[in-house]
Amino acid sequence: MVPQISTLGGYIFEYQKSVTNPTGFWAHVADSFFWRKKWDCVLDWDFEKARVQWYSGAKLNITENIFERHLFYRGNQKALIWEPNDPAEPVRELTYQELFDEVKRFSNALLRAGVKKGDRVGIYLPMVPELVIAMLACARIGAVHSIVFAGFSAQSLSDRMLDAGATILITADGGFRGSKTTPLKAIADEAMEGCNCVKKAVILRRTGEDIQMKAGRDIWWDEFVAGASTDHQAEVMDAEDPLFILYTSGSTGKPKGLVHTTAGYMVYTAYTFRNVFQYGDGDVYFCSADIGWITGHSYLVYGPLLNGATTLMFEGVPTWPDAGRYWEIVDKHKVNQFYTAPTAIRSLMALGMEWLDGKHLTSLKVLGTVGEPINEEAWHWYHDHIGKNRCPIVDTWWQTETGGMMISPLAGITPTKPSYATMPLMGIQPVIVDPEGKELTGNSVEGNLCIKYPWPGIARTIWGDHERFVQTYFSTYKKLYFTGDGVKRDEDGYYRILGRVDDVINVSGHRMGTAEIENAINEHPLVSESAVVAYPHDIKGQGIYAYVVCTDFSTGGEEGIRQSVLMAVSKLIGPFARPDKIQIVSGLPKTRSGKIMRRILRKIAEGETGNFGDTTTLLDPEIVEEIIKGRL
Ligand code: 7RM
Repeated sequence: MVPQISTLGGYIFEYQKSVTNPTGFWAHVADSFFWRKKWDCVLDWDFEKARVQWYSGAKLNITENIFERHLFYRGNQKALIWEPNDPAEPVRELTYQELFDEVKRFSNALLRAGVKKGDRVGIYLPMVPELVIAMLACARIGAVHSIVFAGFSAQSLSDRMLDAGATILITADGGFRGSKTTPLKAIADEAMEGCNCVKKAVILRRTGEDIQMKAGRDIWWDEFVAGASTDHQAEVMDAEDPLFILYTSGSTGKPKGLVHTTAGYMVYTAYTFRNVFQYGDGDVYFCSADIGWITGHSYLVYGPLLNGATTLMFEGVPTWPDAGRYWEIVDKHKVNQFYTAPTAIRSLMALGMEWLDGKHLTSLKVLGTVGEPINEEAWHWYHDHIGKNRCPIVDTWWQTETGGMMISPLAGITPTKPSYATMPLMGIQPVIVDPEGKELTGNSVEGNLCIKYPWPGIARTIWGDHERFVQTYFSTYKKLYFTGDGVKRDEDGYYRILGRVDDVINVSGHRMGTAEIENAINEHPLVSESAVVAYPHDIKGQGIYAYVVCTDFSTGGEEGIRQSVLMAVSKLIGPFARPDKIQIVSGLPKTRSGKIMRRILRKIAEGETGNFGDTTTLLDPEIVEEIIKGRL
């Protein structure tokens, strides 16, 4: 097992070791894994070139570290508990042995279909055990999985498959989420029209709805695996072979395919999972994130399974059949660690205390949050009413790019403070810089958050565009990884994340780029330009405010434009990216050189009517007056 810290003194001591002798520290952690061949060199790095290699020369397979390593004494232990959308449907439980057999069967089926090491496999599935089976089978044969969240549109799926060059797509007829179903196959059909790299599709039957099967391309999951053996030797991978590509939004339009590699990601997710949650043998751990996001990859699947943990996955939504669903699941499965997003906490808090009636929540030991800043009110509600004042909250700050948690308390060890992610984890060396890149040392400072030394989980590149990787993360400040977040270090040296300082917005923990949404809106034939900003939203954390300039209102008037803008965004990105407010304006505030002054638009969306800072470069002050008057 990975080394586990159990006291505050232990944290301080280990943290010191991890920064004074990082390679010694991470070699020691890595010793607890199963390697086909050990590394030649623990770390080789150059932030200026954005080049990082951990454990180079080592050979391994991450699934051998999940299955073969644990099988002898955990074969009959539950690996995965699946709670269906509809509570009347039976729960599914897979032991390590059962999950292993399914993974090997699917590995053999993929090989039989001609999928080879290094090939990219698209996965567009609802939250069902087959999603875990498919991703682990890819890892087992050395194929690179690229999972697309099942809320994304056909266009988004198609763009991602094309960018990744995926040759096969694994999807389902449809997916259940609360009272709704999503027609995943119909969406995938439309997506595949636009990406001819995808030659085969495997379709899992989930909703039973009528779908089209394209002869020669589509095959049902059951037929695909029929007759495949459960004997399979894992492919031997290099430490730095890609494990997966996961797309995430940035400040420019096109989503970035972040590449995570095998050994470093394995060591880092396993180590942080065990230590942050203080997971103990026999515990039941429940992460409510969708596997389509990084939290699901690292802390629903890889981190827990690498620790031989029992991980619970939930297909549905927190408010169906009613707003007590999470708590019902906690009681039903005696969940010990629960990990969710602030937006879920805020929305359940707003729905009232009655949903906690009759819920015991006595099994809970640790609560976690991730994805966005948690406000004090939500923190206290979570702490008092869910944790009953006896469960530590781990507010974990990290990113798709970081692979695993970076700044977080260790449960029950690090003293917490509401809304603070507290202290850096082992090996993480945060620095705070001012806009010029000058490091702000000491306590009681605020600025942009950078990291000055590599950790094993850091993404290695952007798929097909290393230069963009260099530009996005390693060029703003010399020799530093720039996170894009603002941060405060308080008088005690505790870190509080303040949110993004770039054009990335975070709506209900879903990360998106304002440029992406603008591009979708601008597709509308009657829209000449638009600007999207975030504004504070009680439940979602941030809401989306769109200012739209139209050429003509003849069809349907302003309301018609609004409706079709909403439709365009759903179609091009996904329903979760739909603006909350759409203000039709006659123009946007611009500088003389033609740049949109977003700062002003942000302030107006927040409800301010003045204090716009320096407006001397503003071309047309009247437009600002008009926008303030028409504010929604
Ligand atoms: C894990 C994940 C990353 C962005 C990040 C932050 C924000 C994440 C916290 C947080 C405050 C937290 N990956 N963020 N965790 N802000 N406190 N504990 O969410 O790539 O989708 O998003 O999310 O702005 O840069 S992500």
